Amino acid sequence: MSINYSERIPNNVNLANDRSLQRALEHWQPRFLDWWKEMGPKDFGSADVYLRTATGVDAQGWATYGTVKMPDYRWGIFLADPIADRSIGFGDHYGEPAWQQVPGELRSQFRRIIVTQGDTEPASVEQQHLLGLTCPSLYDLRNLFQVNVEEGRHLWAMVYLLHAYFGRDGREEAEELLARHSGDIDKPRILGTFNEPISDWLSFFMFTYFTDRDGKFQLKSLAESGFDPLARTCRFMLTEEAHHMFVGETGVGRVVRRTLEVMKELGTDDPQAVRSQGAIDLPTIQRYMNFWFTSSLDLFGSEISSNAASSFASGIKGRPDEGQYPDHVCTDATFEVDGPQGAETVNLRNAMNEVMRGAYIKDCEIGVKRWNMQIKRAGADFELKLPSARFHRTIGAWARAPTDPSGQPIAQEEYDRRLPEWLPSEADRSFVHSLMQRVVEPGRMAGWIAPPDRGINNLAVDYEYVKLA
Ligand code: BYC
Repeated sequence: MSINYSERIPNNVNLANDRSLQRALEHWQPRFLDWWKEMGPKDFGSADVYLRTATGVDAQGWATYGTVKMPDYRWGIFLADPIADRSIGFGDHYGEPAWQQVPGELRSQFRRIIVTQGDTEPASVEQQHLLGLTCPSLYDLRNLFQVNVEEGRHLWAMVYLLHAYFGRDGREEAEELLARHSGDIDKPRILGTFNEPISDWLSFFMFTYFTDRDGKFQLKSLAESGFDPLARTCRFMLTEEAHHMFVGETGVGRVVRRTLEVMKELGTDDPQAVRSQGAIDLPTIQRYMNFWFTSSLDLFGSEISSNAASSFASGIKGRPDEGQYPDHVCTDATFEVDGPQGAETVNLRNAMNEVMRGAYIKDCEIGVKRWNMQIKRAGADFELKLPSARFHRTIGAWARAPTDPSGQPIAQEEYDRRLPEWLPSEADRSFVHSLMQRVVEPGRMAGWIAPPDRGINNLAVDYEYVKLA
């Protein structure tokens, strides 16, 4: 299905024939642009950026690449093609036809989940507001902006659903999505991780690896939804999301590679020696990983959740790749959940957040394995490890329960004392910040990161991906 670009809001939902929806979205558009100018990438509004833009919704050939000024990016509304006769794939309505409208009794639950999803998208753009000023290369700067414009489009995707299916409440919620701000004391973003500052590029790569991957799993579970427009929207968002995680995985991998080079040159793994050469020592990379991984684990909610059970039962939110499971109704199945008081057996429906978190952790391990292969090949004696899902949690059964990174419960006093070994300390952060110097000559990389293996869309690494005004 192709996208109609001739309209003010590019779309494949036949907006031209729905006057009142068109009016609502055209009213919201200038507010979005004002938000982008104020909260989006600082200082790059007139730069020419080599970006991909969605121009179709087929998995193949869905995007075109070209040079764009970010405020002129064609944000729009694109749903994956409908699946003929799609039926609901899980829960109490299993096998019934998918809904084309929101069932009245599920309205507030659907609205809440769409608002929560929508809230994360502009939040991440806000978190990354200043990063462009300290880019390690033009290649990375372009990737940052690609991620930013697509998060902006994901906001559009949720706002479309709110405007099209939730009437006046939906329009009010859409305004609120631009009124809350990441880290704002009075009006923060809804979920914890999206209020954490991303003020250095190591955090950005960790965020795109770990937090965007939460996005992948949440979108996959919403792509199973019984509400078909939500499912189709999320299916298309997943196409864009893959690049964001690629930026994270290769970003961390390139930082590790550069560190290994410096360790080899120096003939030592001493963190201070590595730092003195302007690279980031592996233990610091581990601490950043501990922080962003555990913060992202919180995004799945509590291990035992009646909200999750009710979302599953009523057909709102399934499991990622629901088709892989033999039982889609799960009324009698149970699941063992780990808690500080010991294991507890609960109804599987109440453990859906934990099922998703488990699948997410497995997916996180793939990249960590690749980074460790690089370390091993370089002959260094170090292994990056994902900490236990019990460690450093603020949501769920293990919230504020002191454990070490392996998940062993410890005394609060020991936890407080040893935290700088496990999470980035002020000194770590100020060291990493000290490396954040802007590099904008085509092809050149900052000293703390190795070049990528290849450029974007078959272009050379030294292509001028961003032409600064
Ligand atoms: N921080 O029963 P509970 C992405 C709230 S990332 C603060 O434990 P439930 C992206 C929860 O809202 C994907 N509050 O869990 C990535 C509830 O509050 P109310 C984002 C939290 O209800 C990078 C209460 O605690 N998508 O796309 O099953 C860049 C009890 O909740 C947190 C989604 O999250 C937290 N971490 O909620 C850009 C999908 N966790 O309602 C984008 C939509 C829980 O009692 N959201 N709470 O006031 C959902 O499916 C669910 O809301 C949750 C779990 C997954 C968050």
